[in-house]
Amino acid sequence: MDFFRGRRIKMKSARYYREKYLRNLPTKFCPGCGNGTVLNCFVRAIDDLKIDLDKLLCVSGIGCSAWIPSPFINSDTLHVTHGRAIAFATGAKLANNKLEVVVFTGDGDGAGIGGNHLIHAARRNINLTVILINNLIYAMTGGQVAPTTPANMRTSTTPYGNPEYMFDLCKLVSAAGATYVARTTTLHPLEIISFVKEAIRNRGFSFVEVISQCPTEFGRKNKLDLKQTINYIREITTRKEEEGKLRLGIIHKGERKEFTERIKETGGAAVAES
Ligand SMILES: Cc1ncc(C[n+]2csc(CCOP(=O)(O)OP(=O)(O)O)c2C)c(N)n1
Ligand code: SF4
Ligand SMILES: [Mg+2]
Repeated sequence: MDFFRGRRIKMKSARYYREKYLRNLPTKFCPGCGNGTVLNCFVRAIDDLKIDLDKLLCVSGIGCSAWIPSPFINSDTLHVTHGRAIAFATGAKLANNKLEVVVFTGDGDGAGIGGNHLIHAARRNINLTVILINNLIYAMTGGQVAPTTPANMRTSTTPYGNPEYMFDLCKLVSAAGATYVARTTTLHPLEIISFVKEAIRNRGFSFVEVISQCPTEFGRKNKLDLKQTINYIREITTRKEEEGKLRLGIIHKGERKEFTERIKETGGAAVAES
C-alpha cells in the first residue's frame, strides 16, 4: 500500500502492468537510469485512466529517453527524427483527433534541437501531452552540454564547467501558452503518475518535466556516483520560488481554446475524427 497526498493508493502487481502494457524486451537503460521509473509511472497512469491501447499513440525523437515508449509500450509508437517528435505528434493529432497522443522527449531533443516545436505547440495549445525527461545532459551521444545543464557542471563539451545558465522549461512553455505545466523528479514516482494523469486529462497542451538521473554521463562527468547524482537532483530543485533552482509541483494551469477546436471555429482544414 502506498500513500500520496495523505491518501492511500493501491497498486496492482508489477506483473499485471508488464503483461498488459509492455512488450517482452530487455531494457536498453544503464543500471540506475531514471528512464525506467518514468516508463513504470506512465503505464500506471494510463491504467488508472483506463486508456485503450488502440487509442494511444506514443511519439519520441532520438536520445536515451526516446527509448522509454519505443519499442517497450504495447501501443502504436512513432520513433522519429531528433527534435521532431512534437511535429510528428501534431500531424498525427490533426489526422486523427480521437487519438491520445503522448510525446516522450529528452532535454536535448525537446529543448535544444526541438525547442521551436515545443514553443509553438504550447502557443497553439494543441491537445498533446509532452513528457520531457530532463537528465541535464545529452546522454546518448556521450554527455555534451544541453540547454538545461546547470551552470558550472562538467560535460564533454564543457570540461572546465558550464559557463551558461540552465533553461527553466516550465516557465518557457507557460509563457508560450500551455494550459497544464508541472515539474517533478524521478524521486517522486507517485507525483509523476498524478501529473501525467492530469496532463492527459487536460484538453490542451500539457507539459510534464521529469528531472531524472543519468549516472553514466552526467554523474560520471561530474565525479558523482549514483547516490550523489540523485542527491544532486535534490540540490537543484525546490518546492518554493528560489533563484537558480527548479521549482517542483504544478507550475501553471490555464484556460485557452484548443488548437483543433480553433481550426474548426475558423473554418479551416477539417480535422479528421476516425
Ligand atoms: C539531426 C540530428 N542531430 C544530432 C543527432 C545526434 N543526437 C542524437 S541523440 C542527441 C542528444 C539527445 O539528448 P537528449 O534529448 O537530452 O536525450 P538523452 O539521451 O539525454 O535522454 C543528439 C545530439 C541526431 N541524431 N540527429
Ligand atoms: S546514458 Fe544516462 S540517460 Fe542514457 S541510459 Fe544510461 S543512464 Fe540512462
Ligand atoms: Mg538529456
